[in-house]
Amino acid sequence: GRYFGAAIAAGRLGDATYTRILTTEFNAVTPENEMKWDATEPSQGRFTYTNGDRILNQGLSNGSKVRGHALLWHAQQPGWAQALSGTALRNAALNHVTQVATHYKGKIYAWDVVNEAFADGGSGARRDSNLQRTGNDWIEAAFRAARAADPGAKLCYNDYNTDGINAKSTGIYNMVRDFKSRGVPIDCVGFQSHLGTGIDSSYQANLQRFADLGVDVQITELDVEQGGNQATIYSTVTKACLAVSRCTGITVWGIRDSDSWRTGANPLLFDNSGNK
Ligand code: 9MR
Repeated sequence: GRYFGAAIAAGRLGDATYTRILTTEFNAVTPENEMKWDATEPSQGRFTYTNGDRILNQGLSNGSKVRGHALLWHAQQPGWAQALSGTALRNAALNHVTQVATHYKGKIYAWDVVNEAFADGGSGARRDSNLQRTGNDWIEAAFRAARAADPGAKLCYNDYNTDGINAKSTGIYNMVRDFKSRGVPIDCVGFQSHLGTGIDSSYQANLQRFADLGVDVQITELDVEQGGNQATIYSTVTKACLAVSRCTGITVWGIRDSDSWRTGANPLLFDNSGNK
């Protein structure tokens, strides 16, 4: 069956309402911030896993899947990495992938190996970033390093504004098709689905075209702005996943509205008091 997950924060695990909802309503977890580069390697070569391990153990002790998020991203890099470029950055980034994926080897259901590497708008091109400037092959190098470190984890590419057939999702589609044709190890694509008051009519067709490339698809960071047809949009996303056999699960990006990064949008499934 498909999993249903929530992004969680280590700092909230002492909140009884929060953990009650988590353990009764969900069977997958994603660390909202605790496995990012700035959190796990705050200084070069010194790795800190305390908070990431808290999320992992919360998930595993509850029999849940754990999605790892995210090995490489242009944002939330530690300052030392932001200051690197070229070969030094490439080597540091691949070492980061290897070290973190090795620490969590055998425990992670799916890793967001690379997050948000494509540009918004109509270009369908890669986003400019320090990582992109190390060479266009940085993404496939990251996936190869992740596969070598943890052969059991599904390896995902994850992005936003890809919730329909558009230039950005097509750019990613072309990358995945190329990776599959050349044997670059990629198993899944994550569709963040930070949605506003509407949903693209091609939402399901977009998931399906990726699935048809031979990868799993997952909804990875779902939240929906209040004020439109919020419940209908949640339902549309859910039905789309259920209709695509390779859609393996849905994760919402937080539990209560008060846990959300989208302050004031009330975008989650539980209100501030923990009511559905
Ligand atoms: O929800 C996360 C928030 O707590 C952090 O401050 C922020 C830092 O950039 O990242 C948020 O999570 C993001 C996720 O890692 C990647 N996709 C977009 C999410 C919302 O910004």
